[in-house]
Amino acid sequence: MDFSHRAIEKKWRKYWEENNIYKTTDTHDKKAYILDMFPYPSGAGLHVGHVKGYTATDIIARYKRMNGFDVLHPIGYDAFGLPAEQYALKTGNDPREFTLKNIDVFREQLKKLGFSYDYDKEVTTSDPNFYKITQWIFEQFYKHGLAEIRYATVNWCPGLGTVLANEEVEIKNGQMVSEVGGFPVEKKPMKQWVLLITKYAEKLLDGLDNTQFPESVKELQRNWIGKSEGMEVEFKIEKGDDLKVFTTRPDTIYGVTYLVLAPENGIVPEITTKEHTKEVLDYIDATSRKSDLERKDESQPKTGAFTGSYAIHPLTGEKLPIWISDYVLNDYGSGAVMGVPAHDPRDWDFATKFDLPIKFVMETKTQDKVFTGKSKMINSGELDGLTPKDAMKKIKDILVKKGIGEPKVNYRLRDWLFSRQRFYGEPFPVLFDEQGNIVLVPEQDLPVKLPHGDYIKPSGTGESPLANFKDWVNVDLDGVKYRRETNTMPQWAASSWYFLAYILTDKPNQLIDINSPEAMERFKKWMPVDLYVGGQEHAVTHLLYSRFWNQFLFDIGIVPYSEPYQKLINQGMILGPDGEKMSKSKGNTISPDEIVETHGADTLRLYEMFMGPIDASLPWSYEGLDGSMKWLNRVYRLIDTQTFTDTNNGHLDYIYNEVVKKVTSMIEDLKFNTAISQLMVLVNAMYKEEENTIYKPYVEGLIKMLSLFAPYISEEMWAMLGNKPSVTQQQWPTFDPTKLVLTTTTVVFQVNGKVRGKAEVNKGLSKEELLSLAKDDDNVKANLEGKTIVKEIVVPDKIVNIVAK
Ligand code: ANZ
Repeated sequence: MDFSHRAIEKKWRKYWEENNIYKTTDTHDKKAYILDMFPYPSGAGLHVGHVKGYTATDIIARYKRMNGFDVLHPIGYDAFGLPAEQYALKTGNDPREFTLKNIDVFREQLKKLGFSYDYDKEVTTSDPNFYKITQWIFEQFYKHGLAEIRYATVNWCPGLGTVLANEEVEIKNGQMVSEVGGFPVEKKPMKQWVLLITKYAEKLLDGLDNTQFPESVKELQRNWIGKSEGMEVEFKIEKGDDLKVFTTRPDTIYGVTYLVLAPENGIVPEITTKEHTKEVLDYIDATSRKSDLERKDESQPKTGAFTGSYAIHPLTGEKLPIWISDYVLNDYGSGAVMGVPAHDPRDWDFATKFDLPIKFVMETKTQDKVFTGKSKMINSGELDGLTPKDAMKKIKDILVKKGIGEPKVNYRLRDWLFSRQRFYGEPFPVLFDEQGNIVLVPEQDLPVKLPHGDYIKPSGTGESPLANFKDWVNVDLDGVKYRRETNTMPQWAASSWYFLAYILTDKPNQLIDINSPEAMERFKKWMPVDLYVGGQEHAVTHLLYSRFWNQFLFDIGIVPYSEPYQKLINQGMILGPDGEKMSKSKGNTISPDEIVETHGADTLRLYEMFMGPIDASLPWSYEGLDGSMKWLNRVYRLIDTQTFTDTNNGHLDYIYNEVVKKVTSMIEDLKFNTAISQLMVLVNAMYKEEENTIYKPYVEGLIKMLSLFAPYISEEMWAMLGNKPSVTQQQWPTFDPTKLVLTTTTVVFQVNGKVRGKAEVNKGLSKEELLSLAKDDDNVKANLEGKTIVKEIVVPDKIVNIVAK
């Protein structure tokens, strides 16, 4: 009989819940913190892509429990965010109610899938108990000088009525539009909170060395931080103050033929001459409509305008025209570049476009294209004849001695724009007095809760919807009048520390004080996260932001470790059967609910793990899904139709011990697909045995291993063997290394080099024994008939070759 997944799943889910089987324990000296990237509880429910990552962590959590670890394996919800707010605006509902409803759906889906989370540790980032601590951490940033208000040029989206992060903006047909909704986006200077993440640039780089992230993820982090070592060099301007440029190639200084500034550079108005004013202003205006992405795109034709002013080359005294161009970014280095067209491709394009002189300072075969390689220095005064390396050293000394230049490190990383003009986010714990001074809301008055009411529409002026709640905005403290900050925090805020929140939680959304000795004890027990699994799309921003928050909390003595995550894995995507990314518009999505209904949670889990390596993106296949179900039935039938013995006939000794050994190391290496193949090998071997002769402990070992992947059916089979639940609380099977030595071997018999027979023999037989076995073989005998043996060659344990004429 086949197994009935609906009945089995219902029965064992009830058992696990009633008996608190997955409650976090604190009774062992080994711990494992196994973390998933928590979901955004959208109206669409859980996706089969979620199931992949969540099954992977579930397997490890179960494996660690069976190996005597205390395991922390929690889940929660990243519950603030724009989609809920948009939905609320459209329908007139409160985003809070909508979100809580979605969470109920998600939780039910997760439970159905048999994930062994400790649901008592659930957190919801939009719960005031949770965001009380988000606000508290913000206050610490402010107190430590790492949060401030700045005028920043932001991506303003009138359609959504909010500022967007660069990650939330796309380019479509040369226009900046919002990722959500596709509304036009423009650049606009606005008063904004920023977190000074750039102060942590070096720590964020160094910390990577203490993690086991995939090399590709480390590289993404390093590139995002973008450390660049060079020099700041000063150029005198004929009329005006000195101008600093940042260069990584001071060795090319004799090749400078012009300077070029970012159009927004503050000195542009000052140095632009009357005749060039209109052209320059028009150019600045055109630049303001371009995104940084477009400006960095090197395939775009170069544009620019001449300011009419000149600088003086600090070594040659030559006059250098000063231009502006959008390929120079204002917020990098000093927003000014020394143009070396012969050796920099962007400068080459610019100089050829505007007919500026090109001067080669390194030997090249031809001078009709840019040379970015390395060769002997020429046209460079005291540097002539040197290698670029020596030239670099010498010019640095010269520039420093003359007081013209100094070493400088730049980072591509920008400070983190931390305010949004939205309703549905964490309110800032900030008040402004009548003079506009910043006052933090006293700690004992946290959280500052979101108000209730139906004015959540954006005000349209760039002010947050919270400005509409007059009673909420105006505060009287001891007779002094204040106005609340009306912006809210970005969605990234809560996910920057949620991994700590689970540790503080004993009942859903009941958190102990993060700044307490008890909290520190718990962090010492559980941090850092041992395994973190989630999508590649979070390998840059979320990872960087959360590492920053944790490093900061470490620096102020709140957590005991600087790096939050030990090991990180990016799970691959599950594509549609058409091999395309699943999306509603393509109609190729697959709902886990439906699969759980038709095939069961065990089948879905097993299938997703068997598809291929965890980090590969692979297309969904219904055949594969059916195959997984068939195999589970095959295991089930074995247990259902046979009885097992307590005496070991030894037949399965080798294969069983080998499979346990391999599966164990494959689980450790997160090679789940090959681990499943090993279980299949073991089941095949069991089917080859005579019925009702299989050694029971081996069957039990099989089921324990299978329980990581298919917990429901394994629990059922465990009980069918007459055992008490729960299989998940058993010891992980061990293997006996002495059984891994193969005692028999296959010996091949040849006559004149041709194979005529073979035999399975005990290892280590003597030459004589092997020869006599060969000569006894019927086929060998037939081939020797009428011939004389001239030579006998024996390779022990392998070959007997008889040469005969
Ligand atoms: C002269 C030069 C010669 C340069 C040469 C490069 C090659 P990274 O590595 O990204 O730090 N640069 C400096 N500030 C800039 C800005 N605000 N916007 C655009 N480009 C800027 O690159 C540093 C190099 O990028 C600097 O070195 C400068 O050009 C340019 F053969 O100076 B270089």
